[in-house]
Amino acid sequence: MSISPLQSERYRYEPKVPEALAESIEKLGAVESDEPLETELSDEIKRMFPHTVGRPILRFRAGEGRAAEQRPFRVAVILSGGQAPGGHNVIAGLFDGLKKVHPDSQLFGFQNGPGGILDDDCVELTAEVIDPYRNTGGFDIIGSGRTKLESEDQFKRTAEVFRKRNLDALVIIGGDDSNTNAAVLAEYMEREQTGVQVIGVPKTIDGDLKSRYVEASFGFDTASKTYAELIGNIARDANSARKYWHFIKLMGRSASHIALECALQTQPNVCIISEEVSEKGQTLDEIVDQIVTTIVRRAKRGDNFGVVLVPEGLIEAIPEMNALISAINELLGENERYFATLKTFEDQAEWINKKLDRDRSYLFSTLPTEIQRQLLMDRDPHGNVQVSRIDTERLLVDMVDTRLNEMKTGGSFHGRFSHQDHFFGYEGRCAFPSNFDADYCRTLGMTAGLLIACGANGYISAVGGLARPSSEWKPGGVPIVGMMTMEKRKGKPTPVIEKALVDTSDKPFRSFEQQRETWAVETSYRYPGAIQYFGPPEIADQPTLTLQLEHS
Ligand code: FBP
Repeated sequence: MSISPLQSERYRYEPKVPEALAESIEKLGAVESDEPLETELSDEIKRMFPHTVGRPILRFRAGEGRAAEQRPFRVAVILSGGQAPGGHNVIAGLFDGLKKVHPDSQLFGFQNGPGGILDDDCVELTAEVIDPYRNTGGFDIIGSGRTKLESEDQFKRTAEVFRKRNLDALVIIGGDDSNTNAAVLAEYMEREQTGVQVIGVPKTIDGDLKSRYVEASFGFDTASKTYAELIGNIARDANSARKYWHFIKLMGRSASHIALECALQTQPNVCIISEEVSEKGQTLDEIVDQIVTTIVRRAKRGDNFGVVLVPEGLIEAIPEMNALISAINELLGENERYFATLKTFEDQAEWINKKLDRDRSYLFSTLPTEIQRQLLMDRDPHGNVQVSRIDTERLLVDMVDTRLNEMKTGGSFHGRFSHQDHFFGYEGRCAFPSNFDADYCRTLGMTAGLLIACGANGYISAVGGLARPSSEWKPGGVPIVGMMTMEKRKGKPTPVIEKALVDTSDKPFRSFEQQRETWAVETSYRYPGAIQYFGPPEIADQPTLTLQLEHS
């Protein structure tokens, strides 16, 4: 098989590990930290997790705390949900961590996500299997999937498979929902006295699985740097050709962390932040106004070009659209069978229009047909609309175009508006992990292995001090239950890890807010360029601006 020169160089890359993990296994210990937990737990959560609640945060240190049990462990791992750069290094780190605990330890991978456990579809991950995946992007070593492990039957089946295969522990590499499910499974395993431990690892490019102790989810660094490179290139093209407005939608679901990080990196003319839109209760018209105002101001300077960043989840953040989407979700959920009998889009749209109340039906009918069609497409496993499949950037382009044409006719706009639209998402999810993600992921994996050897159950692998050099990082584990709150899901109060949305009072947003007025009118583009894998640390090892600002 032919491999690229970069791929062969990346095989030689040795991820940096924190000093704490460089210690020999005899010296390493898990110290119970007295740091307070994330949230004040409700009585309901305490009742739901009687066996795993109340555990302390653990930190690995030399010569202190609970020592690792030095026996061969048999551990299984799954990848859950969307791809994120660095997943292969988590698996490699887990393998290395388990071998450090005992050279006869074995690692297994269930294929294609949680569904692989239920199908008992498992392979052993030996050094020969793992080595060609070190420091590479993708999840192809064992594949991923979006099946949810959440019902009692599924837990029972998981316990059976683990007993049959004589496995000690499961590591779930996933986002907020998968880690929530990891906590519920950990509680089940303890209640049923199966002896199986469950450990989570924080993954998602969206950056919305973070908190005081889980400082970042892996993959966010590489994905946002990949998009920022592309946006910088487009900005330079826009400034060279001086004829297009580029509307760029960015992945991230309901959180705008990716859009915000890319804005800080590239200084576009406009960047919409969903969290601000929903906080201020902005309407679609107001957002269009904001973009139109910028276009008109720039046109007056003779600058008929620009860059607009649009977060993927914007459509759901606009209160009127959110109400419409929720009403459609409810109707589709309640009438699933009947809706499936409606074969043409026209029939579906007519039925929905009849069922919606007057205001929502009016809003639905004013949307372009393509957007209406997208709003009626299949839901994800949680019954939510798949925001990556809604062309919000095109909706904005259409509305801006219409408004500018009206203004032109009325004599209040004398510029030109030609546009291009883009969607960046899949381009960044499987990139070669940046040095940050390569190092972070190997550390997360090793830490997960050590947590298992120290007897932890229901913990998420967590590394503190990420804005500092990797040698100073603080590996450890946070009890997942300590990160939970109660939320209504499908009409039922459910324990969940709260999604970390952009905090408009925190430094990353405030820094953006202070500068955006200048960026809107002047051409202030910043060009981050491609991710650098080699070279001075200030170029090759820098974490995201979001992380630097949050911890400055
Ligand atoms: P996770 O939440 O599973 O990490 O996935 C993130 C994501 O990339 C979102 O940004 C995007 O909306 C979604 O996955 C796309 O899903 P799919 O891969 O199923 O098209």
